[in-house]
Amino acid sequence: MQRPVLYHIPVCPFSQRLEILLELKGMRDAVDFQVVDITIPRDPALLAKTRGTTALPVLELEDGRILKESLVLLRYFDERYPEKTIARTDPYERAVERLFITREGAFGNNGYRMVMNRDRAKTDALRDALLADYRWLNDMLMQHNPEGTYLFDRIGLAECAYTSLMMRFWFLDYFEGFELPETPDYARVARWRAACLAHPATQQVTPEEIVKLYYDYALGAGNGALLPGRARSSFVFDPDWRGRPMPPKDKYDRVASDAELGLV
Ligand code: GAZ
Repeated sequence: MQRPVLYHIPVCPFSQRLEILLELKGMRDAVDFQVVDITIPRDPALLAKTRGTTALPVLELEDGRILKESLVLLRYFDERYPEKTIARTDPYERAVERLFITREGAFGNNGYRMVMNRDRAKTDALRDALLADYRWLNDMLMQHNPEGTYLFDRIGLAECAYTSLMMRFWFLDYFEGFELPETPDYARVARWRAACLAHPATQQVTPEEIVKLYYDYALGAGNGALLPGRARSSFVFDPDWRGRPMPPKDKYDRVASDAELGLV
């Protein structure tokens, strides 16, 4: 094996983090990205390598050693290819960067809870929880770089961790009309979010792709599982998402058919 192999799901936010980091480093080709189809049973050889866990991404080094967890892999790649370092180098700045990243899990979960919700009575509370996370990010950005765009003077590790999650929440724009309020307590995070979404190194996915592929996920069928009445998952690679129609917006009331989603 000439290069480390990253087993991944192309549309997964945890793998996109790594693509963004490698893109920023100019090292995208240092890693062999191998796609795993989550709509079919997992290859036993890969399961043996991961010691039974199914979550991706998983990195296999040239000598067969295995590493997991996207945030761990982010720092591994940054340290292994040190010609251009993305993480901060000053100890205080590294601490701030780590502090900022500590909330990515809660942020991801709050966003996904809202993506997956199909109970209208819960929508407002879920929106409030996600907005509280955005206010925390706003306050951190105001504390550490009030006049700037990113957490520091350029896009960095913090932005790698959050951008792919914010892109999955395009789903909320489409289905819930979710927008950051245009008030001062969101102004700084709105500027940061817009820059993260527009940066040339973060363009691996589009809103159209996210909305089409994540449709089933949002209706409760995670990881390639099938919804009632359906024979195909919205996560299938064939037919390609580009040729499929946009899904219907009434995700609370019913499950769209294979035909309606352009899956047959
Ligand atoms: N902590 C791991 C990491 O690497 O950071 C998480 C990896 C992970 O969850 N990967 C998912 C996976 O491989 C794909 S991406 N699943 C296949 C399997 O068989 O386990 C995100 C969420 C969430 C649920 C799903 C996802 C998602 O919260 O996009 O929150 C951000 C999965 C309920």
